[in-house]
Amino acid sequence: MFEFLKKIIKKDSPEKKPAAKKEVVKKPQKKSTPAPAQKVTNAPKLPEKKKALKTERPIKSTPKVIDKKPIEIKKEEKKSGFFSFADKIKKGLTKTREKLTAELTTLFTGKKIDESLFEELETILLTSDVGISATTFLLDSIRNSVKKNNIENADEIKGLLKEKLLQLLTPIENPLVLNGTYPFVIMVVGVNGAGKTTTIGKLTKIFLDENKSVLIAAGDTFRAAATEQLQVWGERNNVHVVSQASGDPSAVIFDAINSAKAKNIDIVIADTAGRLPTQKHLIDEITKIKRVINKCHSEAPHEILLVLDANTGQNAISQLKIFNEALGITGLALTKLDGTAKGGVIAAIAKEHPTPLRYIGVGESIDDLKVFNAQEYVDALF
Ligand SMILES: Nc1nc2c(ncn2[C@@H]2O[C@H](COP(=O)(O)OP(=O)(O)OP(=O)(O)O)[C@@H](O)[C@H]2O)c(=O)[nH]1
Ligand SMILES: [Mg+2]
Repeated sequence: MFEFLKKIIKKDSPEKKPAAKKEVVKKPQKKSTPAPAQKVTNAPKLPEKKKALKTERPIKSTPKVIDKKPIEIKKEEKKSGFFSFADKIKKGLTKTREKLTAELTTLFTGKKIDESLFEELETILLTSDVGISATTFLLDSIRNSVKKNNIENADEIKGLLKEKLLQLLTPIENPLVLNGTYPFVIMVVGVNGAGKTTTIGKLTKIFLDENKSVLIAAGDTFRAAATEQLQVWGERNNVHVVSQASGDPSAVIFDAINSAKAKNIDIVIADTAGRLPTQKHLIDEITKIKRVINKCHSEAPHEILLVLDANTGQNAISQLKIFNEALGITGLALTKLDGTAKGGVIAAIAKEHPTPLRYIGVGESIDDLKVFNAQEYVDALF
């Protein structure tokens, strides 16, 4: 409801640039610890010169700063504001829900609870990418409850499945909380095409809506047109994108962080080139980027966000393992849940490699990134 009101306020405002927003309705943060003292939340996006003098480190080279241009927000993006948070997730998970609903309805209607019913349920879960170990956990938990409560009606298994899934997913519901260190540096990593750059664009919007200032670092100096793609997202959000022609991602990100320090920017989000976890030299390169970021601030990067494409299914787990070994992944963004019927991969992550799932991507538009909430997710599935 608060989201709904917020969108209405935004729509009625003559000025649509995020920086101009005055009315901010804080989202209730379910499990977050009280936020530490933070800077004035409605600080201007471009601080005055006086503040800039406070910088601890001189900027090594002048970063290329993209001109701010107001951009027209697409009609469909405006309309999406009228969906509630939960509706958006429901809509995004349509494919997975339709598959599950159809299969579970057929499974439970007029059936008695026996071993063949559990076998069929196992197949449904495995084909939704829940993975072997999470499937085993869910089936064992359901079997125990059926026995303990003398359940005879197969219809009741659906409710049990929902309950056990929620139990499995709740521990990885762990939203990103800024720890009061500024600039807060987020390094975004993942395989090619996982949705890193798009997620950065959407994430920037989330932070701007919370009245934080953001600087984006174009750390993908490898792929042709990667910087331009990021600049489009920068323009959509009306934030600066720092890029360099040097070709060295570490240098670009280093300069961006120092520029953010000088300008009192709250958050730096660094894009990086897509890489396969099997490409050892590229994994070595990204560990170097992390070391260089760490030289800017002993706690940075504060968040190493691994972006996973939900379509990759069980392969997402092996990506998570290898990126985690190399970098120490602190959070996940699971993208493209709208494009797959295999939304069960979240359960596999929760069971096999529990890692805070910060965000889920449910579409390509700027408003299609949501803070992960286990209850909302389970409700959207059934
Ligand atoms: N449907 C859908 N598409 C998405 C989502 N997130 C990203 N995409 C699309 O996935 C494609 C790849 O996204 P990018 O953001 O370029 O991925 P990337 O990881 O930066 O790719 P590289 O830089 O090449 O490694 C684009 O077409 C995006 O629009 C999502 O949540 N849903
Ligand atoms: Mg990219």
